[in-house]
Amino acid sequence: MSRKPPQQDVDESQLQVSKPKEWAAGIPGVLVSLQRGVEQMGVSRTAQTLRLLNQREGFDCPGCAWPEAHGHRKLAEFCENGAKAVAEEATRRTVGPEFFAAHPVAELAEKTDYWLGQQGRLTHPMVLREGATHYQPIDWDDAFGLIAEKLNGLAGPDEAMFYTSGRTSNEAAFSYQLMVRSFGTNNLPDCSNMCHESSGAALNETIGIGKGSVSLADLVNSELIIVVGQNPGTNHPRMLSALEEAKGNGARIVAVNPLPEAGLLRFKNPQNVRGVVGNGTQLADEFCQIRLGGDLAFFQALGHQLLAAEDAAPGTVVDREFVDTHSHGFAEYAANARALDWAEVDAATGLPREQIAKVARMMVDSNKTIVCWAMGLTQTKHAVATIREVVNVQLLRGMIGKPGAGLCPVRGHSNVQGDRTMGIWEKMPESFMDRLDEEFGIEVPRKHGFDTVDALRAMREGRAKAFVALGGNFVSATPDTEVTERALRSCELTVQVSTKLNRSHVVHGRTALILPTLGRSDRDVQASGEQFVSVEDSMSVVHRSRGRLTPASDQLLSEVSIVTRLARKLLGEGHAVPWAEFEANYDSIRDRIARVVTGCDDYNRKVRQPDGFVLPHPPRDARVFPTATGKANFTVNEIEVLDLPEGRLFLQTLRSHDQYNTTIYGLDDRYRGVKDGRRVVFVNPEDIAALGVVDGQLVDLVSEWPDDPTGVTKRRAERFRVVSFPTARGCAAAYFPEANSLVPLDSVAKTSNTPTSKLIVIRLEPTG
Ligand SMILES: Nc1nc2c(c(=O)[nH]1)N[C@H]1C(S)=C(S)[C@@H](COP(=O)(O)OP(=O)(O)OC[C@H]3O[C@@H](n4cnc5c(=O)[nH]c(N)nc54)[C@H](O)[C@@H]3O)O[C@H]1N2
Ligand SMILES: Nc1nc2c(c(=O)[nH]1)N[C@H]1C(S)=C(S)[C@@H](COP(=O)(O)OP(=O)(O)OC[C@H]3O[C@@H](n4cnc5c(=O)[nH]c(N)nc54)[C@H](O)[C@@H]3O)O[C@H]1N2
Ligand SMILES: [Mo]
Repeated sequence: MSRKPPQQDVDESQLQVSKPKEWAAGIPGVLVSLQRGVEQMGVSRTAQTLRLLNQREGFDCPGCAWPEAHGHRKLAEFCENGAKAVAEEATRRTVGPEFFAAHPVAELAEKTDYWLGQQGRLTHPMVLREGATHYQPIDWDDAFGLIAEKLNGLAGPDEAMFYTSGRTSNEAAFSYQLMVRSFGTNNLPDCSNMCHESSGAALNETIGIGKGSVSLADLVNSELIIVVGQNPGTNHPRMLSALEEAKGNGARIVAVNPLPEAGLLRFKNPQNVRGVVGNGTQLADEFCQIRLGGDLAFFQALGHQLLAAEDAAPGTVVDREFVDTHSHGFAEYAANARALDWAEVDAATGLPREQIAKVARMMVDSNKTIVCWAMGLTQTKHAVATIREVVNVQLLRGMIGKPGAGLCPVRGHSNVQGDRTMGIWEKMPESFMDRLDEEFGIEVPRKHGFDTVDALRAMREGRAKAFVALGGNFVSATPDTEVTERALRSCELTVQVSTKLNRSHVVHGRTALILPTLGRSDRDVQASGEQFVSVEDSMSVVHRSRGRLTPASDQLLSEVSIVTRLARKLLGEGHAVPWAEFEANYDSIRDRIARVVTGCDDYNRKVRQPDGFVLPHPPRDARVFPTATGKANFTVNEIEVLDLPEGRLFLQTLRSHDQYNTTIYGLDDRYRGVKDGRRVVFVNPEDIAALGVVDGQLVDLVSEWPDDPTGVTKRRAERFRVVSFPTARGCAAAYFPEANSLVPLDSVAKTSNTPTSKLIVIRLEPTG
């Protein structure tokens, strides 16, 4: 399989490479955010928009899920990349019926996601009828009628897939899962399946709840913060302010990453004077340049060292009180960690043993330790075991359910955690289903549905025939691009509820619809007046978000309107759920959320509090662990040393500084020194020499995977420029979505079924 870049709209020959930066943010960050804002929105809309971003009376940033500070908020509670996310949404550029009349779908399918996204906001509902070459306008009512007819014409509800991306509000998400389950299926794949599913799986098993256990206050008051597999300078820039504050309070920071990410090394805070004129703050005290996939071994080695320190000075390291009272399985864990094979740790991590010992010493010295992580831990084959190993070292020291300590999976999409809380999951627990039945007098199916990878497999095999997406860009976000595209094209029906044009509109089923919707920043007026929605951040804080901008077109409907109107057509008027009431006044949805969703009682009142409210988290709040054993579970995990065949590299696929997942804001990756292009592969200089290629050379990236027992399938992504970069030996990096075609659909993490986007074996093949 070979993938030619649809790149005639990006001239990659313009690409320039310079030395990577050693610090993040500062003045360039502010300038870039203002420039992008003015380009897309003009001066006055930029000023109005940025003033409302992340303020109590404004809207939640559609960028990342990092929490807002309680109480006093800075006038500009946003970051460069939040400003870009808003500029992208609040742009004045539009894509209407004339655009679609001028561009046949076949032509649009040749464009990059960058070009598609830059065209502007979608303004009208559009349909691509079977056999047609162009999308045409369609009435909202006719659109809902057509979708309902097709869905009701399937052999059964399980032939339909209902995807959600994590920007969807709580109100829309609750309504959507209710519609889907009333229709008769639990096929609710979501972006989380490709994101923090591994964290959820590991945490559910070990501490009984799939969410992080720390607050922002914990973070700034901790003594040691270990940031693993995360690039906050780009993906959670406001986290740098929190790390800076923690540092000011005396915390030490350890960064564990194959790449020396600028944001982890030094931060120049654009919101204070020192950050503007001075050298900023050094963040990481220790940088562990680990090999891809080496973290399981790293944390097991830390556990081994902690136990050794305990043996040397009994009663000083292991939190006996915590272990004896609150945990289960310590003896088995300790036996395994004590029997550690250092040779395996050397091979898996590539780290000097003294450095691991040094980090272990820092852990012994710290009474309040937090481990933060993101995609560097969740997207490998052994991701779930790796995160269980993180939990082990935290349990051993009793670092959960006490101030300044805990587990901190840093979420991606701004409401991905809220969507899960609202029931967007293919396997919600029985108790949630029971409450839905009771509340609405319906009977929702109990059989588990398909997650993202299984939905694709079902489409690939003809078992799924309709695909509906509430947001996102499924085609570009999922692995194995060619397989995915074929799967989508084989569907009878594809429906996308979207703000912006993307590849999932132009790689489509036999009949396809685009339903344009309001974004976070847009004013939402319904029969009862102006509405707000609610969202949950990475630290379980639920709060209001209210858009104030004039929408791009009077045709746009809110996500709640789209879902509730579709539900009425799909399920028939007279259905048990009062859909029309839901649409008219979102308070009526929140009243139901209050009765169905755990921790949301009195939702309408609590969400109106100035800083919202924090959802309960039993381990954090009371050291109560709702697991199978009723205790926090230690686990035993085997180190896997992945062997790298001769002439090969491990590849991770990651984000540049100028993108939001599949939305490409621009062609620069400022901190890594890349300008005007995206088709690059970062390789360690010694690997470049050993592989017999040269810096700057054009190569194809080739992955090999045994799709069937008789041989391997070669997957090829064409024409990438080799960039010499100080990444760990043997560990290369390229951007997603360009490199997605190399990730086989069947290469997934154990238990969580998450695609292994951070660990693929490739070789570089010079282009002919
Ligand atoms: N501006 C912006 N903000 C975003 C996003 C965006 O695209 N743009 N996306 C949002 C979303 S949905 C998410 S999930 C988050 C993603 O946030 P991140 O997880 O920070 O995103 P990635 O770019 O995938 O970066 C992964 C990091 O892990 C490191 N890494 C890779 N493999 C390994 C490994 O095996 N071990 C270790 N220790 N490190 C490893 C990489 O070098 C890199 O620094 O950001 C959210 N915020
Ligand atoms: N190779 C590789 N693949 C990956 C990853 C990786 O690291 N490597 N990361 C994975 C991760 S962590 C994630 S979360 C997924 C992301 O997967 P998705 O969430 O599916 O992708 P996005 O690119 O965030 O979706 C962007 C689209 O969402 C629509 N949109 C934006 N705002 C709104 C809104 O308010 N409402 C609606 N209805 N639509 C809106 C726009 O049309 C936009 O084009 O990708 C995954 N894929
Ligand atoms: Mo994500």
